[in-house]
Amino acid sequence: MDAWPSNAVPELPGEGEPLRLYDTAAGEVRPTAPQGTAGMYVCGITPYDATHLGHAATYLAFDLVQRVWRDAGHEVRYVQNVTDVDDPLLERAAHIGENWMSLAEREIQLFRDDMTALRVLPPDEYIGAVEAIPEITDAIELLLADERAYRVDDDVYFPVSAAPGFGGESHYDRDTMLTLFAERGGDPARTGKRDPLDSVLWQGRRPGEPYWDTALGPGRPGWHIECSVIALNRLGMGFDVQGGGSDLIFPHHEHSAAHAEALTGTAPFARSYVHAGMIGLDGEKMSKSRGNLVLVSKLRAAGVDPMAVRLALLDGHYRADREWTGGRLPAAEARLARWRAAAALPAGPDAAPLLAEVRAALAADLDTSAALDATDRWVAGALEAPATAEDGTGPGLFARTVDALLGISL
Ligand code: 5CA
Ligand code: ZN
Repeated sequence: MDAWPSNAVPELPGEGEPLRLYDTAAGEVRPTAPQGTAGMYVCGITPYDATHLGHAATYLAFDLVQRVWRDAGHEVRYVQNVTDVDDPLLERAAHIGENWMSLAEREIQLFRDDMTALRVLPPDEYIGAVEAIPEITDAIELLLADERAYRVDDDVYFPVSAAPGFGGESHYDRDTMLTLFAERGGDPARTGKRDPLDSVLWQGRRPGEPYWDTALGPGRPGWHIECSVIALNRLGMGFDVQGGGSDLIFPHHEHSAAHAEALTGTAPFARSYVHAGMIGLDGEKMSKSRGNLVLVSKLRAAGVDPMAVRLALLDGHYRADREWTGGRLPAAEARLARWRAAAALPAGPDAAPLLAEVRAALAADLDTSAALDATDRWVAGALEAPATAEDGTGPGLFARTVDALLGISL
């Protein structure tokens, strides 16, 4: 399916630093070290509700990954999925009495519009689960043929015993895995499974639910194999970054990696597993089920500048669980106004040292707070002493720096 339009990224003098990111599997910050073209897969939305600030924060983090890689001279190949058929979408559609496909279409378009407004760089390939069904069923047939999948009634399951590396992404102990599996769409109590942690690859047709007639029988794909196959077929094994929010560490990313490793007999699926923290409101993770959403589209409709939303979300580390509070937006609006005033100056201090500081901050596991602090310092200097500045190119380079590296258009 179509993604959304891209903004041109301004050219900057010189070259950025190699990006280091915290890899969940390694448990430490490591160089990403792409060989040539950098490959990234980020888990996309399940389009049953509108983009909230939690989604936005997560996609912003990976937008920065792309910007830093590009600045360091890499081509980037970025793939994102849309889980356009799954239980939460079907449940929501039934609840509001709407056709599941029209609900999905509407929310995907809203997401595109929100991403465009926030100047999030689009993926090169934007792939829906429904359009990927033929490649997903091919993969499941391979797993069945190799006895790395088994049937329970009309369903097909993945045995975690088929993946020697299972557990190596999250490092959670078995009790934690069982708890999270039950909380996040798994079915540990299903009778007929070999292990409670085995995950569904193909779900046989259920009354009243959509299904596709395939060689596996009528049904629809499981969630983890969707991302596994979409990524594998476009990026190959060993791509650079598998990304998403920290709620995907287990079971989703563990199982996606296990499926791909069982399919290919090689490892790793991704060289780094990178996770954004959860945005919360009133002490709880922002989510549809908790009803504590701040929607990007609502803020836009209220006339809030999307660049202020972007700045507000960049003000804090992407990995930290963060609370959205009422004061964040006015603070970001004030900061944006100062930055715009500085960008409009006819002259200002040399911005080359600022560019170096922003590059260094972002390369160090996307330290946006340090990047914003450095920018604030340059802006304060420019606003305090514009008359004495010797370099007329300062404001121009400053504006290009925050545009190219932070995605803020002044
Ligand atoms: N379709 C699946 C991934 S394949 C899915 O998780 N969809 S989602 O719509 O629920 O979430 C989309 C992305 O936003 C995921 O990366 C998820 O981890 C992230 N996300 C969801 N809620 C939050 C939140 N409160 N804070 C930060 N990120 C969030
Ligand atoms: Zn996914």
